Amino acid sequence: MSFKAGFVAITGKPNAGKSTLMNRILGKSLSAVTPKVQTTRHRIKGILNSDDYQIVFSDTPGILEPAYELHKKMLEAIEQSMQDADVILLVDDVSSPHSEESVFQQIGKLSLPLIIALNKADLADTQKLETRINLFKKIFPHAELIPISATSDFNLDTLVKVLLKYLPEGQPYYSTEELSDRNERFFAEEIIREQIFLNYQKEIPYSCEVVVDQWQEFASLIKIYSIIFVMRESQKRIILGNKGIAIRKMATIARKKLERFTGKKVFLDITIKVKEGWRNDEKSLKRLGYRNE
Ligand SMILES: Nc1nc2c(ncn2[C@@H]2O[C@H](COP(=O)(O)OP(=O)(O)OP(=O)(O)O)[C@@H](O)[C@H]2O)c(=O)[nH]1
Ligand SMILES: [Mg+2]
Repeated sequence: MSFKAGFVAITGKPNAGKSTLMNRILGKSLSAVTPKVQTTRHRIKGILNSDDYQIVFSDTPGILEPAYELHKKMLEAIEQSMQDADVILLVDDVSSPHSEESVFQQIGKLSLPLIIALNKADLADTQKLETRINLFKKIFPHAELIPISATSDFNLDTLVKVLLKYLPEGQPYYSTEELSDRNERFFAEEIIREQIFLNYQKEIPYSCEVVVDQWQEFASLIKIYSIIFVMRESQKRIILGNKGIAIRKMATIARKKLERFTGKKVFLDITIKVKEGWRNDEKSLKRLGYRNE
């Protein structure tokens, strides 16, 4: 077999399990995963290397109706990822009620091969799964449908084999040691943001953005100075919690995850700053890293 290389755009509704799937296929937690919707905000490339192929996955934000400028940036990330793709991988959560969304219309218009991963098969009985398969067969008669479970590693090897069928022959796009197009700072920001999603409720995770301001690396230690931007003073108080207990708890978990990710001891400093309306301000978003890649 000659070498195959290509781009797979992962898309689907929020919370379908797109990031979980990419992490599981790569065997590394690159993308933030939480039970909350709209966890992923940026496009993140994950590279799967083998002797015979290189698959470049693009994990993207869940498709949503834009309410803020931030959402528009998130949608741009999805569009960009589709434009570059050789194959579209639509991830569907079979355990959630099916709804016809603009997602499907958009995908239907593309003339790319479409693979539909019917995810969370561990939560659906055979009948539910069959109903869903029949439904998708009607909407996308040419798509390949594969029931999977990202968290139980069910059928993921089959999915990779099917993806390979549709990838072109060619040379690798990235060095075969690379796992992603993003740097360690970016992943540090994502690890901290993931912990905000997991440790705080309601609007808090959606009002926060994380920036790594300084990164100082020594032989066995990394000092990471980060800033959490919130939109209001009251949110800063919530993040801190009574006597700083909440932020200490969150920071400890984030630090441990950062240590696992980098393989070094980590000193993590977090400053909280109020930046009113960052979510709706083009300039702030640009400074926070929302630009076309
Ligand atoms: N039971 C079950 N849960 C899953 C499976 N795949 C993902 N999940 C869970 O679904 C939730 C959402 O997963 P994510 O990977 O963050 O979903 P996403 O599609 O990337 O979400 P956004 O980034 O918000 O668009 C998490 O709590 C996952 O643990 C699966 O196969 N089975
Ligand atoms: Mg995600």
